[in-house]
This record gives sequence, C-alpha cells and structure tokens, in this order.
Amino acid sequence: MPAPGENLKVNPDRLWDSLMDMAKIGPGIAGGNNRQTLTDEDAEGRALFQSWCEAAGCTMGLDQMGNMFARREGTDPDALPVYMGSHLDTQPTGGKYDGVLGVLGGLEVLRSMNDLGIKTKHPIVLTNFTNEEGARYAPPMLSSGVMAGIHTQDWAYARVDAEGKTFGDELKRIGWRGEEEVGARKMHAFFELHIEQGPILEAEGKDIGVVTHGQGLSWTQVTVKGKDAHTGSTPMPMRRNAGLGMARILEKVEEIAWSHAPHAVGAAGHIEVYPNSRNVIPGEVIFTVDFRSPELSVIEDMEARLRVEGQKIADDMGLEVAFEKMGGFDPVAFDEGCVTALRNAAERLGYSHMDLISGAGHDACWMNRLTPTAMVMCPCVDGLSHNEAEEITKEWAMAGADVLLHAVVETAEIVG
Ligand code: HGY
Ligand code: MN
Ligand code: MN
Repeated sequence: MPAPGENLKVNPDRLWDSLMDMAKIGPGIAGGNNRQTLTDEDAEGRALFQSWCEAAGCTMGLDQMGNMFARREGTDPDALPVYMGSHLDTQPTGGKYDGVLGVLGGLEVLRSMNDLGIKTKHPIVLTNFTNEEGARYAPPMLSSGVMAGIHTQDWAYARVDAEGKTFGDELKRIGWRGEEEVGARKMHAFFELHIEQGPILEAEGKDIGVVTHGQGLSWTQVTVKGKDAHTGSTPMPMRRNAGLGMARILEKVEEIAWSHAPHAVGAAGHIEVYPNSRNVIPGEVIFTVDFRSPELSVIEDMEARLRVEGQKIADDMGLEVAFEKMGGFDPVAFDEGCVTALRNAAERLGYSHMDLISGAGHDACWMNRLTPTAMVMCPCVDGLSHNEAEEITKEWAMAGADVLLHAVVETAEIVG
C-alpha cells in the first residue's frame, strides 16, 4: 500500500480524455464552451458526470439547488467526509477548463484511488455546484452561497435570466432539482482545484499555485435614465443621453480602480442599452460594475466612490441614476491546515509552487465559511480565461490533480 508521496499519481491521459469529452457538450463557436447553467447542455453534462461517478463506484446525492455530491465510502461511515469539487457550468463564451478541471480533476482523484486500491477512514465526496458563474443568473456562486446560508433558497429560486425565466423553474425543467435539504451536509474539509485565470503562475514558471487567500468581489447594478430621442434631429444641447452618462461613469470606474493599484480591479461586463436602436439616443442603460480587491476597505471605498461620483455625473448631465448591490463577498483567508497540506503535497511531488491570492471568486470562498477549506491552482496560457481560447497543458492539469489527490487522501486519513 503506497504511503502518500510514493506512486500516488493520477492518470493524465484519462483526465485529459474526460476534459475533452465534457468539452463536446455545449460547444462554443470558437473552440470553447457555452454550457450555461440550467440549460439542456448543462443537463447533458450533469448526466455524463453522474455516469462517470457511478462507474467509479460512487453514489450520487442531489440537493434542492441541484448541487451534485458523488460519495466514495470510507472505512468509517460516520466520519465527516472530505469534500472536493467545483463547477461544470460555463460562461457564454467560456473555456473548457474553468470549473471543469476542478470537477473532473476530482473524478480523476477518485478513479486513481480505485486503481491504487486506496482506502480512507473518511468518506470522500466530489461536488458539482450549480450556477457558479453567475452569467445567466446573478450573483456568481449562487448555490454554494445558499449552502453557506448567504442567500435563501427562495431568493435564489426567484432569480431571473435575460428571458424572464426563473432559476427555480429552469432547475425543475431540466430535471436536476433534488430532494436533499441544501446545507444539511457537514464536511471534514473542502478542497478545490481550479485554473488560475490570471498570468502569475505562467509568468513565474510555477506548476502549482497554493491559494492562501481569495480577493473580495462587489457587483453594483447601475441604472442610468435619460430620454430616448432622434439621433439626427435632436440638437446636442437638448439631449439627455443615458449612454454617454454610462460612458462617463465607466471612465470613473477605471480611475477608481487605478487609484488603488496594483491589486484593485474594476470594469463592467454586463451592459444593456435601451432601446438599442442605431438612430435613437439611449433613454436607459443598465450595467453591472464589478470591483475586486484583496482588501475589504478598498472594496468599500470603491463602492462608495462609485455612488458619490456616479451621482454627480448624472446630476451634471440632467440624468437619473440608481445603484443596486447585486452581490459580492468579502476577501477570504483559507484554512492554514488545508493550505499546508496542499503546499506539502506540491513539495513532495516535486512540483514548483508559490503561494497565491485568487483573483477570481470560487465556490471554495463560500465553503470556507462551513469547513476548513483551501484551493490549488494550475497555470493557464497567457493567463486567459472567460474566453473560448482558454488553454492549459496536460502537464499542468496532471500537476493540479496530483496535488489534490495527495491533500485529499492525507486529510481523509489513508487506512491500511
Ligand atoms: O466571477 C468570478 O470570479 C467567477 O468566475 N465566477
Ligand atoms: Mn470557475
Ligand atoms: Mn468562471
């Protein structure tokens, strides 16, 4: 029986084949994926994932938010399970690895434990969280947020997509609403493998990121109202151009983020223009400002300045403006013990590694409120993510899954 550190390695070809097979479901238009949450493609990906987990000897649990839990038994059925996981849903123009590497890397851990005949005291549970991306249904990490008691299930069920379909209706429609109470599961620890989605690991030439912290996130929805009017016959002094108001506020967002360089970031990725006609001055614009920083005080300052300075811009232009907090979470410090298990695993396996602050949000950020939690990251090419050209190497995927395997087996207490 190999002790951790001997031949405890995953099968990279099998992992890569599973990643490529999953990528065939909900293909994008430029080599990535469009497998948005609660779509038929999401349902198809869930079914494939369940079949793989059952083939690996797991039993599948499903809660009322559609979170999936593949359980591998331990020698002590009463011991709290060690959880690992991430998400299978993607951005509309997403990559093949964001979230998916964490779910299928976890599946590879289970498959490798079977190959090596490893038994652990604690059961192990692999999770696929519903709607991590927040692209179709804001906010991100919605279902792990309900598990952590951040959102109520009713509030989550009532979230509406751009076509007016509610989360609850769509979850039922695709047939993935389980019976389990959300948040009833107790965990011994939680680990998430994820691609970095930034440029640091590749630039530093490191195989592994040991994530000690996650930066905080703030989403503010801004509605600017002016007056629809003809773009040709309306004299400039008479215009109340909501589109121009948005442009000036977004200039201010850029300035606010830069004022907290080098770590703070800010942008708007979601923009709705009404009536969005080529020869009509926009009467209303709705957009979401995404601010992030490792420091809570910086996030709070950026949110406050957006409101004060955005209001001044609107007043000066004779526009109306409203601000609505759409979601967010405070910066996260992960569990020292779990972080050390990951760092020691990378060391033992001979992978180059460095400590890292996660720039993106992850389900682990909410799991960290429920149980000792940490994340392991692998590089991605040019740091690119949330883009169909997102790419990693098989070697990077293997390194991440190997480290996850060691940390999970060690934390679950290998037996015999
Ligand atoms: O927004 C995020 O950071 C994550 O990708 N959902
Ligand atoms: Mn992700
Ligand atoms: Mn993402």
